[in-house]
Amino acid sequence: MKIGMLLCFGLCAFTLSSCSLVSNKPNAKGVVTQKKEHPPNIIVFYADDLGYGDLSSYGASKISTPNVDILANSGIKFMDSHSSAATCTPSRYSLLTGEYGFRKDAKILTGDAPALIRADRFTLPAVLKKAGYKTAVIGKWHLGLGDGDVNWNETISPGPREIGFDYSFLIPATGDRVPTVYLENQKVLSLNSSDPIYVSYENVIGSRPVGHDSNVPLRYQADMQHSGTVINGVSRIGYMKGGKSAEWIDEDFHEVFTQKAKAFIRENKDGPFFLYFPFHDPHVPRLPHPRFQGVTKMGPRGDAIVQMDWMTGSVMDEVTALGLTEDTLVVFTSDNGPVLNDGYDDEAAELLGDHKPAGPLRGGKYSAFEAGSRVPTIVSWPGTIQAGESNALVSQVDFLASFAALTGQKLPNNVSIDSRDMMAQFLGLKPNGRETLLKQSIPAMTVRMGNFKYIAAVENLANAGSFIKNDKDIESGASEEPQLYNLSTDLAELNNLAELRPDIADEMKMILEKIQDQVLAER
Ligand code: NG6
Ligand code: CA
Repeated sequence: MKIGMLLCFGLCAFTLSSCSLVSNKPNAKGVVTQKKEHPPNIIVFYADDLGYGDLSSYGASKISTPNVDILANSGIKFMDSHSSAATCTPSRYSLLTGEYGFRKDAKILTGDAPALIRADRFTLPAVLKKAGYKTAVIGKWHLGLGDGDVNWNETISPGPREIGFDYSFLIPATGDRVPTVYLENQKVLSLNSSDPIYVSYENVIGSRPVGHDSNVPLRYQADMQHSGTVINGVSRIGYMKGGKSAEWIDEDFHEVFTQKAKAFIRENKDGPFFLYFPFHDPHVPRLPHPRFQGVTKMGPRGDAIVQMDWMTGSVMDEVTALGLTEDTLVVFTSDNGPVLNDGYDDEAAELLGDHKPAGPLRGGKYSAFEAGSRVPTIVSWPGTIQAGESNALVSQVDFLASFAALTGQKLPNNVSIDSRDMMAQFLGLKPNGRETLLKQSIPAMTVRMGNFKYIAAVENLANAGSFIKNDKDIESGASEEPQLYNLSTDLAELNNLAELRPDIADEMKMILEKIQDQVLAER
């Protein structure tokens, strides 16, 4: 009864909001949306460390991504769309909460970190659940689990369920962090109670080999940070004991996640459903399945991208087979920009040839330059969206307010405060996007204002910390001087205008400082 009422509310509101969105565009197929019995299913494919130049639909010629390209060719390809940070955890935080990660000091988390998003937060899955959606997250989590001091042998809470996901199937953090086990509905899968599992990020525990023992054979040489417990021939960050029967096999990720995603879609084909599908690829360690090994000439990184493309296609085949193509809005994007050597020597740099993971952009993962956060972003909804390209400035932080609007919901005051309703932009109906946008990188903050880009000065840079030690090709973009670029004439951020246009630099500095002051006042 209650669900029925919510659905009815969603349906009526959905029809109204769709009408108003398409009313001035006769060929935007408003008729089709009105025929639907519920708002569209939503699938968010979320690649990990995929760059602006890594897809064939975004100009790559040495990697072919035909399945993602089908989405790009049927939907809107965004050319100025951003993750909210140049690293994973804060970007995911923003996607799910509609709030910039730096407000909560969100940083890359260890594999045993407590849940960053707590039950009292307003979240994207919760908003959609309220509109009658069945919700699932299948793939990489990396937003923390539990209350601290996690017991991996019990159901772990809080986690995805407490913030609105009906179903979860996860790798808890990253592929390179222990524990290397799957969690289904917040419980370690295939765990044998006689071999309990323990994790430490401080001390060596257990009897498995460790990477910093030079006698241990490894599939990839790793840096110190990645020289903890060896699982599947690869040393990880952190140490893990027990849980032998629960260990994942990295090469099987593509099948395991894809099958879970397809099963969720089948079970919820009557819709609406929301599937958040964060890939592991092409994050390190890159261990694509043998069927993808060698499909590119670029080694594991290129092959992992093709594997991710296959996963996308396989999930979309299920959508098609169930006749849900016109009932399903699909987003494809990435959590941050590209990186080659991120701790393991898998020859990503040596085998790159003339492929440009960041396309025409400067920087990469971690960086304040554009490549840190400007990522491929595609929104497809056949029958409703007309294929095209958009230069609107949009961010993943906007999906929450946009999908709330799509499902006819008004956000309460003071929640998801950084999220803007960009639904018209995501449907390709409005060319102009946000006026301003902030980005978190390590260690600099940046601001966009139209085509201007400001990178705040970092005091005492030598002590400010950096994560990009391994990839000599990535520049952090941070400097002790302020930087200002005009991206409309200088996309590669080569010509610092801060001294020439102090008026613009100061205005942008103030936008940043206003929010930073607010954050400090709330702490
Ligand atoms: C860094 C790791 C890197 C990667 C990253 C998280 C080192 C030196 N580097 O700390 O390998 O795991 O964290 O990537 O340890 S992200 O895409 O999830 O943000
Ligand atoms: Ca990432």
